[in-house]
This record gives sequence, C-alpha cells and structure tokens, in this order.
Amino acid sequence: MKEKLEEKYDSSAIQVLEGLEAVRKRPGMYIGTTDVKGLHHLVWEIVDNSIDEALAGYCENIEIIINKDNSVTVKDDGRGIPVEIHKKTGISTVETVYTVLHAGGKFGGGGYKVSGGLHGVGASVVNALSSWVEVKVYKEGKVYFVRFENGGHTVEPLHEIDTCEKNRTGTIVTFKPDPNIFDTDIYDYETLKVRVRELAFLNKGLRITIRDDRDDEDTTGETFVYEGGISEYVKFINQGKTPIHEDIIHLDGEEDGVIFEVAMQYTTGYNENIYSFVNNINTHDGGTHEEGVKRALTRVINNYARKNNILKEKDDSLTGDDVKEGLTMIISCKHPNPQFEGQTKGRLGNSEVRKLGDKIFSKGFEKFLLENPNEARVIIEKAMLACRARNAARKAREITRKSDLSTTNFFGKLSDCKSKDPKESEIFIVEGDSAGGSAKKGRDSMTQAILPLRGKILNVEKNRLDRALGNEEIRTIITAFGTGIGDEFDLSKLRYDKIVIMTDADVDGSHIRVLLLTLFYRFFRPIVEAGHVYAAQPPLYRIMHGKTRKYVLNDEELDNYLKSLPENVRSKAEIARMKGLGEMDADELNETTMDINTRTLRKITVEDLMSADQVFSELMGDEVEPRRKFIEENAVYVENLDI
Ligand code: 1YM
Repeated sequence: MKEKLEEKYDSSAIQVLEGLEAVRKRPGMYIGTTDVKGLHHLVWEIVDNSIDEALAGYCENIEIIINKDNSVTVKDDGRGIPVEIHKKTGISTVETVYTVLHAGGKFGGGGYKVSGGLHGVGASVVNALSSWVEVKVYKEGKVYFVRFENGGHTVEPLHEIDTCEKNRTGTIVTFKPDPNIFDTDIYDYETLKVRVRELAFLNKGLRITIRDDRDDEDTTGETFVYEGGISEYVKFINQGKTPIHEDIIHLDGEEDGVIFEVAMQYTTGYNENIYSFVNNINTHDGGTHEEGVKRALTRVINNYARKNNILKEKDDSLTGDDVKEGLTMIISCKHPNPQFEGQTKGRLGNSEVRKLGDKIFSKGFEKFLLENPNEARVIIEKAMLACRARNAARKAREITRKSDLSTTNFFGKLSDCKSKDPKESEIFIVEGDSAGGSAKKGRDSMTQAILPLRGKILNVEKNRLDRALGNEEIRTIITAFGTGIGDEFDLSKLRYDKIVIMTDADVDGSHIRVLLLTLFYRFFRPIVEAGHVYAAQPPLYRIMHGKTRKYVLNDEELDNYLKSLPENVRSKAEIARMKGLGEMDADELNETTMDINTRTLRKITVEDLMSADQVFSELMGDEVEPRRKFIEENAVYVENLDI
C-alpha cells in the first residue's frame, strides 16, 4: 500500500516537471515575450494572486520590493496560500500551486480571477522561469517555508520555520528571474509604479506599496491607496485639463455576479479619453462593456436634451462622437467568466455585458442629469458645439482631400522619394529650411523623403479638428502620409515605413517635437502604435584625431570614447559641440543622422497610453506651469533656458 502511494506521488512529480519544462521551452506562449516586458509580467502574475485575494475580501495591503540582486518580493496580508496536503498531488497546496501548471485557479471556489491571460496558472509559470523562488506563508500562528530552484525543482519542501502572532496571516513570495530565459534582468521601477498606481485606482481602498532597494535599502517606497477608486483615476487623468463640471460622475451596479462601475468627467478639451478594464485588465480594444456604455451615453443625452428642449426639433441628434468630445471616462467591469477576444485579447466578448452595461449606466446617468440640471446643460451644450464643429470639419476635410500630391504647392514642400514602395520609404520631418536643405542634399533620394517645416505647427490639444485642418503644415503632413484622418483614417495607406522627426536638441526643437507628437498621438495614434514613428538622434559632439572623425550622442558617450583612446591621442583630440542640424553639411548630416548604416534612431512608442496622454495634456493644454516644468526637466541639453 505504502509503495503504491509513493509510486503515485513520483509519477505526479514527473508530470509536474514536464509541465514546467514546457513553460521553459516556450515561455512566449505563457508570458508573451522574454524581453523586459516578459520580465515585468512575472511580477504581475504573483501580484495577481494577491489582488484576487483582495477581491475576495481578505487582503488589504500589498507590498512589492525590487531587491538588490534584481529578485522581487511580493507580500500580502491575505489568508495565506493553503498549506495542507493537496488530495490530488499528495504534496502541500502551496507547492502544488507553484509546481503544477493549470493548478492555480482550480482550488478556490468562485471569486474574480484577475489573470486574464493565464487563468491562475501564474505562480507555476513564474516558478518555471525563475532561478529560485521562496514562498513564506503566515497562518494560524505558524510560518511555513518552501524553496524551489532551477525552474521549479523543490529543494526545500514546505516546512514550519517559525511561529508568529496568532492573527497574522499572509503570503510572501520572492523570486529571481532566470537569466537563461530573459534577455534582461533589470526591472524598470517607473513601469512597475505606473501599473501599481493603476491597480490601486481600480481596486478602491487597496493599499499597494512599491519600493526599490537596489540603490538604497533605506527607502520607504511609494504607497498608493485611493478610497475614491476610479473617480480618483478620472481626477488624476484630468490634472492639467479644465473640467466643465466640478463633480466626477460615478455610477455602479451589480447584476448576475457582474460588477459594473463607471466614473466620468467632461473637460474643455476636444479629445475623448475612454479607458475600460475587465478584472483590472485594460481592454484597449474595447468590447461589449464599452459598447453598452457608449450606446447608453448617446441615447440618454439625446433624450434628455430633447425632453428639456435644449435640442430643438429642427436640430440633428447628437452623435456618439459629439457626446464623447472632452470626455474622460473609466469603465471597470469585474466579471467571473470574461471572454477576451481579438489578436491581443484586448476586447471583451461576453455579449450579455452590452445590455447590462447599458442598463446600469443609463440608470445612473439619467439620475445624475435629473438631479443636476446645470451640469446637464453644460454637458449638452458642449456636445452641440462639437456637433457644429464636426460639420465644419467635414467641409474642411473635403478641401484637404482635394489637395493631393499633384498640387504644386505641396510639391514645393515635400521632396518625395523616388520609390513608391512604403516598405522601403522613409520621411524625415525636418525643422527649418536650412536643415531641410542639407537633408535634401544628404539623403538617399531613392528611399528618403524630406518634409521641411517652416512655421510651428498648430497645437492640436487646444484646437478642434476643423481648425487643425485649416493649418497648412498639418495639411501637408496629412497629405504626405496618405492615410487620411478621422473616420477616413486607413493605416494600410501609409506611404512610409518610417516617419522620422528630425529636430534640434534645444528648446525650440523639443517644442516642435512635442507638437508633432501631440499631432500624431491625437490624429495618427495607430501609426505610433504600429511603431512607425522615430526621433532622429543628431550627435552632440564631434571628436577629431588624426584622420578619424567620430560623433557621439551625449556626454556619457563622449567620456567613454575619450577614455578608450590612448593618452597621447586623447590629449590631441579636438572636441566640437555640434550646434544644430542646420550647421551640419550634407555629408555630415547623412553620416550622423540619416544613413541607415551609421545613424541612431529612437523609436517613439506609446508605452502607456494613459501616462503619455497625461504628459501631452499637461504639456500642450491650458496650464502653463506644468509645461514650463516639463520643458525644464527634460530639456537636458539646454544651457540657457528662456521660457
Ligand atoms: C504574494 C503572492 O499568492 N496570495 C494568496 C494566494 C492564495 C490565497 C491567498 C488563497 C486562496 C484561496 C484560499 C482560494 C491562493 N490560493 C490558491 C489555492 N500572494 C498570494 N493569498 N485561501 C488562500 O482561492 O480559495 C491559489 S493562490 F489554489 F491554493 F487556493
């Protein structure tokens, strides 16, 4: 009998390792990538278990620590992972959760599992991809400990190591990502912090602390806790914007085990900022929850506006676009069985949620409008203005459509490349005519187009689409890209694979760069998301010694290069600070900034759309102080600030 049991355990232990071995063989299948994004993913897999525990109502505090050795510790004060022997595996439940693929979610009853992609298999995946993992569980006055090494091999099975206060409960997990799996082992504190803050917004009252012990062990870290939940999120996003009504509208409801929550506020801006989440996961491609709310928003506003004679009989009904102008909205849905769809699983597919979201939203929003007639009027008048502007924009767009590439005026500006194959074509947007001239001479005219900007482009954050379309520089850019704009935007028509912003490393240059990025972010976001936008990196110094000419991008590179030279060469090296694009001759510009073999380009990514949006509205919006502060903090090359 005893023998038989042991045999059973042995075979399950083998199965266990086979499971984890599969994860090590194809990590991409479980965590997407093995770059820095995948590295961060490991943290979220562990944190997700703590958040599940919080959603179940047992955990109030979570702490994340990046340790000196780049291992990460996650602590929570939940019930602690169960320690008793698990019936199926014959080993402790903790060990089972960490070594059996697909174990995670199977044990707990009900609850909202947040790990959208992995459905609770996270802990074992983290174990499989770590050099070592240690788990401590505090429960019933005892402290339990288990350690795994080398991708999930148990080296110290669960045992008691200490006693603790009777009422102390919780789980502490420390793991060290396996350098054989990941391209990098360096965590980015900012990236982790942004998501931690988001998780705190999305789970009201949950306190999450994050601390970086790598440089200094005495830091206290940063703690995020929001009693107002997603309302505070809206307030946070609207910093630097001007709201048109004071209170943030907050609606919620629950039906059939689905919790639905919306927070919203209109600002004087012209863009919509609607972000939706399901079980704390950003549904960036929307889905049924978002559709339900948007549908209800348009209907409720139109009904109210007609009933109260704000919208007259002769007036057109307001469209979805009209009622979304200047709207900041967070939709958060907690669903026991979410179906994520689409290539990146960024869309909620559960069809019943459309109706449910519509119902809960319209009930709450109708009530708000009835109880707050002044706010209701302000919101509706704003949407009516948007409606008028939309009609004007349509006319303006017709004009843009006519100014196609055959217009002589346009040809005067753009020096297009000969190739018509977008895959090999690039466009350099260059500040000023003189730099444009050198760029034209220095380019490879087969594949490189040059578009010199004469004036500053219009700030699209402060202007509606119709005004933006009236701006000649912007019209030229739209025409050159070929994609169209607004409803007509079509990424597949983009005429260039790379759009390179080439501006000087001074205040004017950064201003133009930010204006261009704002334009891209607002009107051409898919181009940025698809990774087509780059910033050229013109060198800051030229070093000459003997016949050698070397360019470097910054002070650090200069130091390193000089250090690499023998003393007798270094002492004779001539170092020149490069003044700007306009002062480089065509050859120099080609060699340092344009030639695909020697240049450095920096890809512009929209890593975190929301924080990028915030930077943009702070920078480009009405408030001067954050803009001044940003330029001051970021214009690192500038010696004399004159703003
Ligand atoms: C730092 C990581 O994993 N916390 C955590 C995990 C669990 C529980 C509590 C828990 C869940 C349940 C019951 C339940 C997990 N338990 C399991 C399983 N923090 C961290 N805190 N009791 C405790 O879901 O019913 C998986 S995760 F499966 F064993 F129940």
